[in-house]
Amino acid sequence: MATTVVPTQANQYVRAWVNQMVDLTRPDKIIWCDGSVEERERFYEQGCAEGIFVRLNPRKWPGCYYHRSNPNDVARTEHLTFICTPSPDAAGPTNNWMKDKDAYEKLTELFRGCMKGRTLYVVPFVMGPIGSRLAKVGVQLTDSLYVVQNMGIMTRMGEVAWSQLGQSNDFTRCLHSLGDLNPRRRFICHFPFDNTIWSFGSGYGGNALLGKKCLGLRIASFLGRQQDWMAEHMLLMGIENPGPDGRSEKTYVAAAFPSACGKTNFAMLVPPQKYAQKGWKVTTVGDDIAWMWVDEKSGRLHAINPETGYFGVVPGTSATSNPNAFESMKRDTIFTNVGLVPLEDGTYDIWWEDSGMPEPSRCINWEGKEWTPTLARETGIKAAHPNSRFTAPMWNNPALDPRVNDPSGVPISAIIFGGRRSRTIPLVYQAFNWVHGVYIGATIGSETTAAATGQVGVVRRDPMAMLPFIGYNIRDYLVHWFRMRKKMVDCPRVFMVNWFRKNEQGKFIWPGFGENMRVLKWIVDRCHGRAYARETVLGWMPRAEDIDTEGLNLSSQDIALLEFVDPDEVKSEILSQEELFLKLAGDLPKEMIFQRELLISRL
Ligand code: GTP
Ligand code: SPV
Ligand code: MN
Repeated sequence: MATTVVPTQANQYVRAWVNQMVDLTRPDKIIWCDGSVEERERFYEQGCAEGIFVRLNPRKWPGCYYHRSNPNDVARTEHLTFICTPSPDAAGPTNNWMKDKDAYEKLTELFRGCMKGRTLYVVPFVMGPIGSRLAKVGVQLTDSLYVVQNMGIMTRMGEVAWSQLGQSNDFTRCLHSLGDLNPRRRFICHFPFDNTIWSFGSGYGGNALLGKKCLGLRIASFLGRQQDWMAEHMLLMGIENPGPDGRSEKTYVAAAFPSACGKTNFAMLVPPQKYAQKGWKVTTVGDDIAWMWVDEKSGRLHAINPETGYFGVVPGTSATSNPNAFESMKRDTIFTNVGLVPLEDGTYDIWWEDSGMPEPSRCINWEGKEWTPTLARETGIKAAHPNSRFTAPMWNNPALDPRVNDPSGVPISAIIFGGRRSRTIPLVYQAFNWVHGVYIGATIGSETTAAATGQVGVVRRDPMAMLPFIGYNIRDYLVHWFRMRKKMVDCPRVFMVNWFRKNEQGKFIWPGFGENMRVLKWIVDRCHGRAYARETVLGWMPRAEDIDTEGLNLSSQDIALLEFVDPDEVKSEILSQEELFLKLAGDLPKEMIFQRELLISRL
């Protein structure tokens, strides 16, 4: 078997485990990745030769590549995702469970010899700023060059991981194979007690880039509960503005919205001109995952972004809707499942719906089929899949926060929850206190999206936007959230937002995107004890005059509807929470029951 030189820094535990997995999977060749620029170039060249990547026109898209995944493999598959533990109680009622022993047995048979004729890449990576107390090392073994290149963008990949690991055995063992991409032989299995992930049969996103949802949320949330920290599906952003004394003020907030509900867009918000002129500026720390702990010195919640890239939703992303994302993806980016446009000079361009780029006369769509504007009109065929993605290095983001690499993280003043709700939930309200805030987060309802396979547009409960990502029993997860309060001297204020309320014509009422700055300003002002609010059944809400709507094309009716709370709808909302409460049954933390009763009594 051919192998590249084993790096001297890779310790005995890593070597022993790699040998074991090589014996199981039987690759023809082993490549230990070093994470260098030369290596990345070499891999792209090889990937283009093998048909995994298409190089895009280097003048228009320098360093950018196109990839199309198998049409049956275009989103996370939650029904094929398992938490594997000795007993089902450790996984809890919201996770699919397999007995760990059975899962190892089943997947061992799938992995046995699965890399014959293929190359196994050893991908060492660090999650989190180097030197941070929460920085974690993972090693992913994979037979997908596409995965390697994505991991190179999304994590601190390469030799840096060996030095971070030193002689320790404390790393996440991530085994991945494309297998034959048959959904019936697709399993994404987590073994939290062994710090191990085995993923078979998918090459896409959260199923295959094991640093992201598998390690970054499922394994990390499990570890966080044991070690007193939190791993959350949250963006992190900084807001800079002139303070009341004229000096610049900086506030950091974290926000949890379910998949494809606006985290990347909010994290990269560009303030409308009149705010920018007054000195308001937003910077991005992270767009998907936050790891948080209570800082001993300040008693405040601090957060890091464990990733180094954005794996963002493409459709709808344009120079107007999200200029910072658009700028980030202009170079060194991988585009997955968008439309591929052959140009006359033999090079390639790309296109997607609502990109703001001129519509091509034809392209090859995400399924590899011919697409033309006429076909699109007649058949509804899309150029880009609704869950098509860009993988861009965060270093490209013009609004990157200067503290993204800070090992001590950023202090969090507010936690914002949100969901995609066409009815019921108003534009913004604030929790009365932490416990109430945890209840609000735990009962988020959101309409399902294309980020996971399954029906789109049905409201489901998605506690803390973490339903598919909690790596252990949700009962213990909620208790962990309630208990965090006791560890903090000064705890973040908690808010709920909804950008997606619709009017009778089925149109979004709120303009969203950059205009969300107006809501964010109220939130920041509330954190600093400046803005006014009135008490309602749901929580503290701004009066109409407390949110700046000047210059927006909103009627007074629209504005009233944005913040309207219909007691009957709130009653149905409480009833629909029953689904989650019943799942938890006798395990429901008592604070949840008290909070619901308080809400009912306020009604
Ligand atoms: P994941 O990467 O799946 O976790 O998604 P995300 O939460 O980062 O969502 P993202 O920012 O990529 O947005 C998802 C979709 O919501 C895109 O189609 C956006 O155009 C749309 N969207 C984002 N923000 C807003 C908003 O303020 N208003 C409206 N109407 N749509 C928005
Ligand atoms: C999500 O679905 O929340 C994502 C995309 O961020 S994936 O990496 O596929 O999980
Ligand atoms: Mn996400």
